[in-house]
Amino acid sequence: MDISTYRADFPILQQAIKDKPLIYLDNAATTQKPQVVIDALVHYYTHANANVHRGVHALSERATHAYENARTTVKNFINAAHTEEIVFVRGTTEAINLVAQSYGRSHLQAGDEILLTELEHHANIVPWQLVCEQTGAKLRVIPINEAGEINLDDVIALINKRTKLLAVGHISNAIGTINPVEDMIKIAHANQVPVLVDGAQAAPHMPIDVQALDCDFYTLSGHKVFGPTGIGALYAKAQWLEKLPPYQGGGDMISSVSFEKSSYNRPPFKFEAGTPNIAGAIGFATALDYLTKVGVANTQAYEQELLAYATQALSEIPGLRIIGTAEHKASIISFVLDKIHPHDIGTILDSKGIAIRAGHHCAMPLMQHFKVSATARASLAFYNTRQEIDCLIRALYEVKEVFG
Ligand code: C6P
Repeated sequence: MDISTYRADFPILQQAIKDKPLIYLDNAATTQKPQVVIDALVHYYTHANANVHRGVHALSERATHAYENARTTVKNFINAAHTEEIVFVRGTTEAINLVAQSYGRSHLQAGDEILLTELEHHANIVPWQLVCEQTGAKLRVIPINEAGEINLDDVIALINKRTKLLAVGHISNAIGTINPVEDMIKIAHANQVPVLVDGAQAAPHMPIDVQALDCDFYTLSGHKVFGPTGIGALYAKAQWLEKLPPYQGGGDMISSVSFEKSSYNRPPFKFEAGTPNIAGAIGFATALDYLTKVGVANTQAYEQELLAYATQALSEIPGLRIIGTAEHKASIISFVLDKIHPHDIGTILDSKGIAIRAGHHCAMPLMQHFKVSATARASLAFYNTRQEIDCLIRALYEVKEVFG
């Protein structure tokens, strides 16, 4: 891949931070936006801004057309069977809350179980805890080994007649493990258990095919795939969207309303109450088109090379311990260094123009597993380079010097 041409697509990467060229290694938190996405937002507000599905005027038709085209782009990106299987939401957090409330409240009873893994982001834990409080259901947790991997035997052992859903992250945001979701879905389905896959971290790093996976639900966050914040998508198999009750009530999700009773619109509109993030959806689709043009298989191969290079270089730093050494990993590397607090590492790196994340990465149970309260995390995108990794390594040696 010719990275320099792609880097030129991202205006934010051209700037200096603290008088140093910006090295952005916080892509798991959010990715940067190519000019085409910024242009799409400006173009929408300059030429097409109106509410969707409501007006008879030209602008409303233009906005509706662009918004519904965006839905088709998302459908194609993840190879869903039908455009109606794509619900626009604020992001993965809202997508999981939607399923937890809609599926959970209609399908869970006291004593039922939701199966998660120890790797989950809080967004795939807390919504289930909320619905457990409402229904009397319980969480069961699939453990991980010291590398941060799931053992399929544990999945088989933990699924039982009370299991009503398996909710699993495709890729761990905190340590990069790629979970064997295909196998987990097969095991779950053999036991008539539906599966939700949190795809927030997978979509930017690997091709997604929801039909091949055969998952029941899949979630995406636009801002993690080079799109705007505040937009994402929930994929759900058509039969689920048909039978599940709405998550929120309001305009656009109804077909008729009276004070006695309301009836609901067809999916996906049944799950999109109120004015949606129209510009966000258009920007999201533009980002997916951009990524498709670059080629997800290309970015995946390049990122794997970068991951191997960075892992090797980091492992050579005395006192540095990588947290999460799974055989199948995406380009997310968490580490601790001597007894230096990750926030101090992050602050010193920032003074050199290097952006990483330090903290628990919204995965506190996972931190507890590894007996750390926080890690430093470098998360790479296809616009990162070996030279940037070299700068990170040099800067980490300087961090060590500061702390003697
Ligand atoms: N992880 C990170 O720095 P939202 O915020 O709704 O777009 O996505 C939530 C979410 C859910 N699942 C996974 C696996 C995630 O990584 C995230 C977001 C960011 O790792 C912010 S905490």
